Formats: sequence, structure tokens, C-alpha cells
Amino acid sequence: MRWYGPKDGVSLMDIRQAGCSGVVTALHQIPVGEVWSVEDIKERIAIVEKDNDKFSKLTWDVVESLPVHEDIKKGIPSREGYIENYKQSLRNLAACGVTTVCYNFMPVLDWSRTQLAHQMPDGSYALRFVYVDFIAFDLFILKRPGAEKDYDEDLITKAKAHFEQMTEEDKVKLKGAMLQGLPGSDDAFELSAFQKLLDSYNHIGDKELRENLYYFIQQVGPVAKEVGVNMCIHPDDPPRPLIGLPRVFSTESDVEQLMAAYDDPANGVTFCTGSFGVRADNDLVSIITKFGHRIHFIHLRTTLRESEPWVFHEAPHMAGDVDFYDVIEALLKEEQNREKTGNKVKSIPMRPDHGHHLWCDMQNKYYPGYSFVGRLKGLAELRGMEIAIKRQMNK
Ligand code: CS2
Ligand code: MN
Repeated sequence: MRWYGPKDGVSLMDIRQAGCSGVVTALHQIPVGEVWSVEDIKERIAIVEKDNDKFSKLTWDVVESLPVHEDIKKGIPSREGYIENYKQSLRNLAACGVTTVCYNFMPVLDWSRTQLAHQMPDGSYALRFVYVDFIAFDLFILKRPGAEKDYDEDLITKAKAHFEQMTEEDKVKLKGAMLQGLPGSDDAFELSAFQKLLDSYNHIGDKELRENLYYFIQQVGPVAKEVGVNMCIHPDDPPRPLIGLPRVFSTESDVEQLMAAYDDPANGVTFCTGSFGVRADNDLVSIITKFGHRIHFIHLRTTLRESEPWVFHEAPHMAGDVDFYDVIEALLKEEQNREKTGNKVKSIPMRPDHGHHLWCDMQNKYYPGYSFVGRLKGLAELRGMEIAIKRQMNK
């Protein structure tokens, strides 16, 4: 399970008792771009392992994320210093034995939803993305100059009508959801500062962002390889350009291009079924079959596509568009293959990713999508399915 560190409402004991042997965490307190020192890394390891002499063992298995500074994404000269810092953080993590490192390359925003608390039929709350909400935010709350050219006319008309019908409370919620800030951070974006960040990307289109990503991996990849770190990029969420900003890791073709840009296992993928799976044109099993040996980390969750274009919510793990039977079987086959291919990581770390906020989760303050019992429910179902498929495969 993901753990946001000592200030997370979920405790390490909760995670242990959910049946986990590893945590996914990051040093969220260190500003993006600065080096993660050996001392800070060791401090986090000591916290994670603190009760290992009394109870079953917990270890820090995956870093999520070692964030990439915006200057690297923009490809401006100051990126060189940030790339050097990134390499140093990789060396330090490796020296402490933490060797799976997730990152992403989404400009400005990380994952985005227009609703952080969409009520499900059973009363629990899910994350949801509604394209007209999003367009309404862009045009009428943010008022981004030139935004109109990014949308079809009929969608703009719909968004306008929709915005006019929204209550003030809905508008505040929409703004809050869109500006919630980066995962693990307590600082939301402020509207004008947000627009400034967007402006700083004016010269960056799909082609430039792609080049900057490939440059980044070509620079840090050899260091990761040398020190034995498996880098794994998280796909864009949602997997499409947003708010005038390009996104370049959303499809199977994006995977293929990035894997080729630095063709070494150190350059790998976080296989997030929720992010890839929201696009009907992404064939999840095909991605596993072709690039399984480059998958170093797995996120299992699913969305349900409600309507086109781009209306989806995060469904119960077993009731969305992702066919987990097929996906888990393909992943287990990849793990079996590793016996032959000599890949040193035999069991790929997995986390259940986002979950619903259930009533029992309401008593605690959790980060959106990262409640405890909601995720535990997903994890328990996934684990049951994994065990059953394993039995079936070995018959
Ligand atoms: C989540 C994110 O959107 C998702 O699928 O897993 O919290 C993700 O972890 C970050 O965007 C990048 O690592
Ligand atoms: Mn994910």
C-alpha cells in the first residue's frame, strides 16, 4: 500500500494488518528537485521497519514518486542541475537498498479529477472525471487565455449551460478538486500561480515534451543501471492532454517509444490498469505481453467509462472496465517467465491504487483516493483472485 509518511492517517500497523509486506512511500517533505540524502532515506527506512522485531516484516519496497522537476519537463538549461540531483538521489536510494523508483512526466498537474467525492449507490465516495466539468473549470473559473481552441464548439456550449446551472458550492468543490495540489502535499494551487505555471509551458507541445522525457531517461538511465535501480514511469492520469498541456505517456505506442529511447531494463514502466485502462483503445493484456519484462511496479484499480467523451469514475475493483482475470493471469505468466529470463525481480510489487471512501473511512482524514478500508477492500478482492488464478494455472 501507498503510505504518505508519518502524517498519513493510515498507520504502518494498518498496512501490516492489511496483509502487506511492503510499503510504497516517498520523502514528500523534500522540495521537488533537491537531493534525497542517505540520512533522510535511512530515517524513513527506520520508521517503516520500526516494529519488525515484534511483528511480521514491513519494508520500503518502492519509491513513489521521486518527482521530476518542471525544468526537466520543460527542457530549459537549468534542467542539467536537476538531472544531476536526480542521479544523486538514485545513487543514495540504491546505497540504502531501495531499488524500485516510480516517477511520472505529467506537466504541472499529477492525477486529476473534477469530483473527489462522487457518491456511489452504496453511499461510499469515489473519484470521478466529467469532461464538461473540466471544460467549465478551464473556461469559466480559470479563464485560461486561448482555451476555447482546445474544445469543440458543442462541448463549449454544453459546458457553459452546465456551469450556469452549478450551485456556488459545486463551483467551489470543482475548483478545489482541480487545484488540489500534488499527491502527498498539503498545499493546493492558487489560481493565478497555477496560470503562471501553465504559461511557462507555452513553448512546449507534444514533440518537445517527448524529447525532454527521452533526454531525461537517456541521462538518468545509465546511472540507474549502474547502481541497480529499476526506474518505472507512471502513465498519465487521465491519459490525454489536459488544460493545454501535452501528455506523452498514455498509450501503448508511447510505451514503445519510451522503451526504445533507452533500451535497457533500468528504463521500465509502472503498469497502472486504472490509468491505461480508461482508454478503450489501450489493450492491457497486449501491453503486458509485449513489455512485461519492463514492468517493475503494478497498480491495480479500474474505472468505469460512463459516456464519451471522457466521463468516468473509479469503480469497485471487480466491477469496472478492466478485466482483472485476464490482466492478473497475464502478469502471473510474466512472473513465471522470469524464472527462465533471469530477471532478478521475480515478484513484481503491486498496490491496489485508489479506493473508495467508505463510511468507516470518514472518521479519518485521508488523502483523496487513499482511504484505508476502501483500499483494503480492493486489495482483498484482488488477492483472492490472484490465488484462484494461480491454482488454475498450476492444475
Ligand atoms: C495514482 C497516482 O493516478 C494514479 O493512478 O496511482 O497517485 C500516481 O501514483 C501518481 O500520479 C504518480 O505516481
Ligand atoms: Mn496509478
